[in-house]
Amino acid sequence: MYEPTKKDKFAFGLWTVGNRGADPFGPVVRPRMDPPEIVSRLGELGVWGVSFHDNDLVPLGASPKERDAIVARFRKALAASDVTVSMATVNLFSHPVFRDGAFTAPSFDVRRYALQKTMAAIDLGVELGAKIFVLWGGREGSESDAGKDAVEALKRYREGLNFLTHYVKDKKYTLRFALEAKPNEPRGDIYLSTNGSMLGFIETLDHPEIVGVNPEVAHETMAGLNFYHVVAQSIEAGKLFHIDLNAQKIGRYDQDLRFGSEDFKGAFYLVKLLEESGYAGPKHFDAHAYRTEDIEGVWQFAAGCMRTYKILQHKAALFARDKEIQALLKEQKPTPPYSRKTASAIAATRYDIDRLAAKGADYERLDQLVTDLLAGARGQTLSAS
Ligand code: GCO
Ligand code: MN
Ligand code: MN
Repeated sequence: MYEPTKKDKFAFGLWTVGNRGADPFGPVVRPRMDPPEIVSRLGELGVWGVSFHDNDLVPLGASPKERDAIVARFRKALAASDVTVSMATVNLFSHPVFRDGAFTAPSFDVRRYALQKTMAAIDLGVELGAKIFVLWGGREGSESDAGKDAVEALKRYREGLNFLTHYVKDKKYTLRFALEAKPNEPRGDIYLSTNGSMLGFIETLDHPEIVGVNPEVAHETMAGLNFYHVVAQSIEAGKLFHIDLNAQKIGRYDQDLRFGSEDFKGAFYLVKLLEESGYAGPKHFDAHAYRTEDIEGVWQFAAGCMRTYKILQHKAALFARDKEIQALLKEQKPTPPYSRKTASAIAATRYDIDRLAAKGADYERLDQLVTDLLAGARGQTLSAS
């Protein structure tokens, strides 16, 4: 019942299950896995998609011949395991050349190199069937604002993104971009620090119709925000092109924990929203196993992300069929659109605001019912109420 199916569109990045456990205080603890090996293990777990940064697959500096051989081997592994490429992205953060940004770097040459690298990563992704290209500007930011004018940096950022959307259109690719925000780490502060900032920025681009967002649980939680609200706004704006699922304790560094392992109730509302909104994009786990784990722990981690999602998917169905819960939900009529007549009618109505104010919302009862449901103390079958 909690087994993943291809219809669930679960996906993992090569760098997620491939994470070797290094952190700023200690080295790697797990051996390197080859991309085709990762794909084959993902296929066995019932995963639908895999994503990668250009250099997760093709090492920086590989010759065109080496690149093509790697791509051919990878393509074979995908076919053998029935795994699809759900998304491609570009690494604009590891090499020291990007230490003061890529598209926002003060250096004209660094910015042009970032475009060159991204165009090649786009070509690679498209060649392997990706329909979504994520851009996460990890180094687009500052420690000291003495050195860079943030207004100028945003202009450079826009020029870079515009250039890339024109490139994709010119190449007649059907690729769409998903911009991923993060408030800090690795930079002291990262520009366009939240998903909401990205949504605003997108509307200033030349081709906003092919640019959406890739919100991540951990990143918005780091900023102290309600991720369910963040995703709701993205859906309502028609901009949820991709999503990075993981878990995060508030007030910490970017933990990228197993999905649902923190804030279980928040994860429930998120799954409920994704399921009920008809979101049809990849459900991408951008997370990694604890540093304590060996390779077997990594596969436990991956299976756990999907299992928790499926459990919460079932809980959302139970919520929808729970008579007591449903009776407590209030119907919301839309506000009437403006007309002079409606405005006068509203202005002339006498509202008994004391009566309106007197009634409680009954959310304590409702929230406890949800708590019971999630804790398994209530209705475990679809017919239960
Ligand atoms: C992070 C980010 C990255 C991006 C990835 C795709 O905090 O490290 O979430 O994992 O999602 O680079 O662009
Ligand atoms: Mn993250
Ligand atoms: Mn991410």
